Amino acid sequence: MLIARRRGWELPESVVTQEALAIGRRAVLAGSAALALGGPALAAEPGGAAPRNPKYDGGRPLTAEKDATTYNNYYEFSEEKDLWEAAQALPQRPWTIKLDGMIKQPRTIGIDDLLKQVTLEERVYRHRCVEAWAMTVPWTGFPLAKLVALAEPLGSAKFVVFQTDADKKVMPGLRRSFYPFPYTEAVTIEEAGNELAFISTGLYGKPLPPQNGGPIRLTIPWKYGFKSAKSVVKISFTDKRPTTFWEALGPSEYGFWANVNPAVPHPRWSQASERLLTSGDRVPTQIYNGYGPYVAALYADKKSEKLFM
Ligand SMILES: Nc1nc2c(c(=O)[nH]1)N[C@H]1C(S)=C(S)[C@@H](COP(=O)(O)O)O[C@H]1N2
Ligand SMILES: [Mo]
Repeated sequence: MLIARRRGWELPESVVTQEALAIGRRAVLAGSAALALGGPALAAEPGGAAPRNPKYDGGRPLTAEKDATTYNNYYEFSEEKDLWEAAQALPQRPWTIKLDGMIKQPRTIGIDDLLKQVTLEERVYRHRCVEAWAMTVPWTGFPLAKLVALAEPLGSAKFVVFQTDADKKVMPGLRRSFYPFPYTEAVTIEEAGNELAFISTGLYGKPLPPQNGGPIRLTIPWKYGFKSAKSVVKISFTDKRPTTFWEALGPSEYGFWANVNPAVPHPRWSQASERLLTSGDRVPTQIYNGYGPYVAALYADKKSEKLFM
């Protein structure tokens, strides 16, 4: 299942950034040309390019864009990793997100409307899949805390629940009734307020590709990748901890908290190290994926919970 793709080279960050700038510029030119001709705007959807926030630099070389965008987990499309072509069928506009549950005013918001209300930035984060592969990629987006603030949750709300689109017309994986689709993941209100919790709308300075969860996904870098629900269509606020997708599927293997910890093995494999996409290198896994200084305090009063599965 895990194929090492050794390239012997790494795309330096500067090259990625140059390319992103060039693409951004080209998109603007294409868009204005199309407008001048009265045709459809060819400009890339908004949400892709934004200034990098140097505070979050990933701490290791960037994964090649090609690897991050062609080696994916997205069970609605396939159980295999090579689903990126199939995922192109997922329409990215129009795209709406329903905000409901324990909030001041339940409503539906269009993604472009939402994008107008936030300030986009780019952050390089490490990503650790529970299967023990890992990557380091530049996400464009905005803090999840900003989205929570826009939603105006009631004081009684304790969890934020993210639901992925379930479009039978384009997602062949939905026919496998064995899985509890729609894909649902959740974090606590406190976790959602942590500065690392992020909503991504772009990757490598471009609009987030559908295979990576375009046009909008959750990105929680201190937890196993499965927490970061893709292609979000609904965000609900509740006072009851929901049963999440992987927990429903295999409660003995996957839990609610899903914090990365090399010392707690998956029942079927070790979590001590991870394989980096692009270089193929095996490196030690760090507790909270190396983000402990930011997040450990969230769990100080939860020692009796299964925090690491
Ligand atoms: N809707 C949905 N979200 C999902 C998944 C999925 O199968 N469906 N897989 C998860 C897992 S296991 C991982 S590791 C990441 C992978 O994100 P990437 O393909 O952008 O690297 O997406 C997560 N989000
Ligand atoms: Mo994963």
